[in-house]
Amino acid sequence: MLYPQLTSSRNLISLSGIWNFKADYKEEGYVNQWYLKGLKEYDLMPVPASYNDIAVDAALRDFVGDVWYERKVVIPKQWETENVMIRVGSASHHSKIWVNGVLVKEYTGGFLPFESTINEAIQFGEENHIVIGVNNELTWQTLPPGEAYYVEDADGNRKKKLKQQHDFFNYSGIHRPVYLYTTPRTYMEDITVQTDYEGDQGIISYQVVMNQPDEESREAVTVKIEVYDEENQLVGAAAGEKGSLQIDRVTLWQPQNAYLYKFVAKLVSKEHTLDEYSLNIGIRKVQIENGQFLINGEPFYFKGFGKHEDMDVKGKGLDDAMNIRDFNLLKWIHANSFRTSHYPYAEEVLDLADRYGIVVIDEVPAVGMLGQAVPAIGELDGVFTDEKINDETLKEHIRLTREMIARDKNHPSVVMWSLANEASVMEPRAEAYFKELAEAARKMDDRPLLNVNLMLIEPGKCKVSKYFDVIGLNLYFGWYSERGDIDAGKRRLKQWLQECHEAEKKPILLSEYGVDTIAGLHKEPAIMFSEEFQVQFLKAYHEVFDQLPFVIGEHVWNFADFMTGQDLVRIDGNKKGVFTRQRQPKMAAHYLRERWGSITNTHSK
Ligand code: BDP
Repeated sequence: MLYPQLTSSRNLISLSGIWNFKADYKEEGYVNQWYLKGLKEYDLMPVPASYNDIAVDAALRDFVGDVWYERKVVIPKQWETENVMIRVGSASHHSKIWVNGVLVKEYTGGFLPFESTINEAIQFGEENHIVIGVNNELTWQTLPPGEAYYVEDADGNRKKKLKQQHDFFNYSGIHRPVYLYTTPRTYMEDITVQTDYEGDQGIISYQVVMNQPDEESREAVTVKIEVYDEENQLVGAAAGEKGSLQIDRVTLWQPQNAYLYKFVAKLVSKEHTLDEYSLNIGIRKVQIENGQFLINGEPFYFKGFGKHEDMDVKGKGLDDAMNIRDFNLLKWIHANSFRTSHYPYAEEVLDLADRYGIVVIDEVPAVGMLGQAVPAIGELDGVFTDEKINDETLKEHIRLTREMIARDKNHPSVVMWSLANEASVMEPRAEAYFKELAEAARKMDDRPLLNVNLMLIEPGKCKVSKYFDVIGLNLYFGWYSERGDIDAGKRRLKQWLQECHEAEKKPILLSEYGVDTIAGLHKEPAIMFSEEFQVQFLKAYHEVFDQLPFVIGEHVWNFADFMTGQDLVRIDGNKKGVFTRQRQPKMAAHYLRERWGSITNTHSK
């Protein structure tokens, strides 16, 4: 799905701003047809933003159920001849859009965009009534999985709660921008670009998909492609719906040294441009060879973080200021990569990664496929059962993987797809599940695949690693086990990594390791939760990684402190950030800056 764009053939209006809002505490919205009749006695709510921390109200912060957003908008008369679309960047987790009372779209999934044509429902040149209903419940058939249930409050009123296994707050609402945009009646629905190079010649293969035009209009149009370099010089051209072109003296997109070409696609009829769309593309190649992860033929060592889309007040709402701050910090600390733990991030974030030269591992929201809430300790209950993670869940998993790949395939920054974080992969039934999932993903795109395991999956016990290219390990020895004893944790770590590599013979990425650290708490000698402990823990882990050539990268958990559900082990959220939630450095940030500044992207050991 192409991101909305203002071009010579397309219009664009942002509906970000302040909407009317009402949480449906009494479950009366559907009965009273709020989608048709509108909201009475509403609050004001910004879009995009999570609603949870906006109000000063515990009931709204923890609300589980339907909330309603409403806005009126005049649609220009001049748009009458065009195809008019409404598009939501993401809303958590189940949404419906009504325009003038007509249901135009229903969508499940909290972290990917959805859109619909609305021509049949709108009045051109007049005010139109838009209502978006968002429900934040989860089931065993959604990603992430969860379970909503009812409790009674002191007055005997029923209210819903949510049981979840994943370790981040269930921020809810419209999290990414809402747009109205137009395309011509015959338009480009999708563009796929793949890149390669030989010597100093870049190779771009592309495919343009038009919306289903009839034979006649299809024959009447030609696709024309032009590629421009960063100086805006035309460096390549092609024609046809599908094809390839060469770029002489190519400048590659390199980690921490981005170079973007502009790929312009046009639908042309009798010398007249019907539709136009452009993409920023980077020319680069990703391979796995001899146990190494290669970007442009060079072994790449991942230095960076697992992150979250999370901040004060706005929760998971897109915020350009915070995002640029994050990329500035990534650059400052000499990180070269991050994982979009634990869901696909906003497209706007991937655009920044393309521009800053930050390598991305893109993750589907398959987190919490476990019989226990994080931190999971001891025996795990089975979840790959008929009632819990079943064929329906697999269908959703494949659908969301397809949608993520369709959305993000053209980003040069994205080098690998992560298909799950900490699933219960030692269960026999997980094997067939992940086999089917990985095979489906390989048909969609040729980037390598990652599966991320938790530390309760002992070396050799994972039933699914064989279907993946890289093994991600989330290890917390010296924290969740060997608590406070970094030396013992370090010994266990080394043994674990060696055994795991022996069993799987695949490259290993340390996709998570870290400790909760209260900013400003100093202890000498170091004890758990102090800034000194975080530094010593990271140092000890790095001493081990540096001895093991099959470790292809280190992603510290987490980039910044983030909000979680309330729990004994979560003091105002998860404090494993190297930066605070307000994006200021803890001591560990200075230590990492020194380490990552002194090892290259290749880090040959
Ligand atoms: C891992 C999870 C991550 C948690 C982290 C932790 O992948 O989401 O936040 O551990 O416990 O289990 O901090």
